[in-house]
Amino acid sequence: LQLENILDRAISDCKLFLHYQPQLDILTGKIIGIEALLRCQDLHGNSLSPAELIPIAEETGSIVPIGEWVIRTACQQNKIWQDLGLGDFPIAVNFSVKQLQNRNLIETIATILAETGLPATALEIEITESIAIKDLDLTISILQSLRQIGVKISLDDFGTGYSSLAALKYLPLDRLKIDRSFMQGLRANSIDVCIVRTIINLGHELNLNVVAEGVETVEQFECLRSINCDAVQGFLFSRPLTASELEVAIATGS
Ligand code: G
Ligand code: G
Ligand code: MN
Ligand code: NA
Repeated sequence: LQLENILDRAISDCKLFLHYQPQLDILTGKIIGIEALLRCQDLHGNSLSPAELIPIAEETGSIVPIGEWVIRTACQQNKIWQDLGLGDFPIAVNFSVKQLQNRNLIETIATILAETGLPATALEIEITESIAIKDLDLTISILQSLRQIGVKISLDDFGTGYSSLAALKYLPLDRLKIDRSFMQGLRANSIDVCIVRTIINLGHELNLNVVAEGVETVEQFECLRSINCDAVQGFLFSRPLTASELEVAIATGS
């Protein structure tokens, strides 16, 4: 209950902000995308994790306005980056199930894109397989509508749900993000490398771009490169940064 209050105030006091984490092409190191991650501070400046915040916001329904704020802020930011000439990459936003079920979603996104002037192809939506499979027919039709206007769809945390392969079979997708739990044991001849290699090959057969998330060590990175993963994201390259920190990192090539 207390957290709910904090949340309501956080929204009205604009204590929500976004951090941004780059996804890099595994061969060139160029940025191929940036994931926007919600951050929240209470009135005392204490951070609340989205892992605590989102389930409550889902229960109270405030995930819909919060999610809309996230999409708008991410699109505004990416438009600024495009105009600065920083690159032409999509900005990825995480979605929860309530947002996908919201009837106004397509219209909301179209309006935000029109208002911010960001091309639809520069927006990506990350869904998880558990979200996706909940109301499959509805999810498919919503994702199809989004893709028709050019929005990219990415399947997040791949491999951890109960319906990973069904999600691949039914959903219109552009990108697959391999869950970070598979990175821990990633070395030659490990079970993890066997699983990850197979996911990468499967993704490629389905014409999907495959991103490994949670890459923390050089060993993991080199292993991913040797098994033809397309892109990487993780603390090894960059933790999630504020917009201005990210601009500095890009400018200095670090
Ligand atoms: O950034 P961090 O590891 O703290 O994120 C924790 C979880 O919160 C992750 O599963 C991430 O996908 C989720 N998350 C982060 N930002 C958002 C957001 O804007 N909307 C939703 N629905 N989930 C988010
Ligand atoms: O569920 P999702 O994949 O959207 O969660 C993304 C979360 O993972 C972000 O909140 C981010 O803070 C976290 N994250 C990003 N890179 C790394 C990493 O290299 N290691 C770990 N442990 N977490 C990471
Ligand atoms: Mn994600
Ligand atoms: Na993930």
